[in-house]
Amino acid sequence: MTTSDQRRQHALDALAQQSIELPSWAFGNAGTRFKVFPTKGVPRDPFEKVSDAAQVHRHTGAAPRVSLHIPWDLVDDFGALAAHAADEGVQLGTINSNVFQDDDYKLGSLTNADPAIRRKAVQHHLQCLDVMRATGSKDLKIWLPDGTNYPGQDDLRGRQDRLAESLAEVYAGLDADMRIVLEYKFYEPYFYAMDIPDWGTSLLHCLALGEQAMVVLDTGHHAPGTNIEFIVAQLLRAGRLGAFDFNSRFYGDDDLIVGAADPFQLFRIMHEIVGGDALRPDSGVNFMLDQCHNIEEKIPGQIRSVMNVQEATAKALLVDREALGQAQRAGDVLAANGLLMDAYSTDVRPLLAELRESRGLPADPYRAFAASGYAERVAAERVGGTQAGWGA
Ligand code: PSV
Ligand code: MN
Repeated sequence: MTTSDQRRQHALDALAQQSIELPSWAFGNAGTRFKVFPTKGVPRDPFEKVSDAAQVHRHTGAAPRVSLHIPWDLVDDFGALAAHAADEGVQLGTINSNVFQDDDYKLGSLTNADPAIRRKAVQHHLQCLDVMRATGSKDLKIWLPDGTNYPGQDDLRGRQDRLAESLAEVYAGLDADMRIVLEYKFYEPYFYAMDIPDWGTSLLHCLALGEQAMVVLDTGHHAPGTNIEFIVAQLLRAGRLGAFDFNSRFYGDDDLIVGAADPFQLFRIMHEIVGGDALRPDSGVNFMLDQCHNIEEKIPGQIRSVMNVQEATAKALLVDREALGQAQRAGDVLAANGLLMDAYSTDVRPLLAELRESRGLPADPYRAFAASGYAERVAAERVGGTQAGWGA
């Protein structure tokens, strides 16, 4: 029997170890294809993006890594960027390739029928591996925009064969301690057939590649109504859940603040993570945000996102798993469901405030950042230059 005090202590211990990686692009201007609204003080280069990300870590103590997007975050000296990150108290994390903004890739990148274009796309990924050697990053995240718009436009099976070949070339370039994490998305920018539309396709490619290839689950990349926690459980069973891109959605790939649209779904996902023992820092699952802040302030938006993930995790850690297992084995449907809902209904904000204060952090990171004066300072300092935006 675990007591509620024991579960509380266990939750505090586990939460103290939790870390969430931030996307550099969350700190630049973003919008829709209709309008990008500029914000005062937005970074002009990757160094300033890293400084802003470090603010999130400074106030939450839970966001020690920053993920880069290549070529948006290209710099002459990645060693200098890594040193700057260290000075700011954070590290550079996952490197994201980008084959979605070059004219050559209109009909595909790693899947393109033209061998010269496939070669160019493979080369881009090999360059990303060089960036990783300079930054100390261990994960190469691949999301491909590849797909077709019309039945008959290209041979579906041939595209899979070319994809497998190209991925194998990239995989062969990995160092022993590096991984490919392969993301899927069911639609957009193409609407008939994406080449990696779902977790099954990603998993099949990962299994063919080898143990250093893992699936990335972006919470915004499924059809409405998809049971995402089931996918989490399946990938954990297979030992192939490499990373999350957290965000939330009402309709499409909305990239809104994680936990904003459906905090209960986030809790259910974290319940599977805790149940699969995948919260441990060495579990091999990298928890990352992939979001844009179109109308809200960006650093506070990231702070709120980290807090939302912490809250969902805390609730998942408070589930009385022993009692739940007993109710499940006894076939007591309502008791089992009630145990899950009890945990979900707990107000965990005091627990998280206690955790933060015990670690010398502000009880309310969101308010502490607002009071710090950082936003006003960078708005005054960052004049001139070109503000970073989604795509730069
Ligand atoms: C694609 O929609 C995606 O989720 C991939 O992770 C990209 O790298 C990212 O968005 C860019 O924001
Ligand atoms: Mn993503």
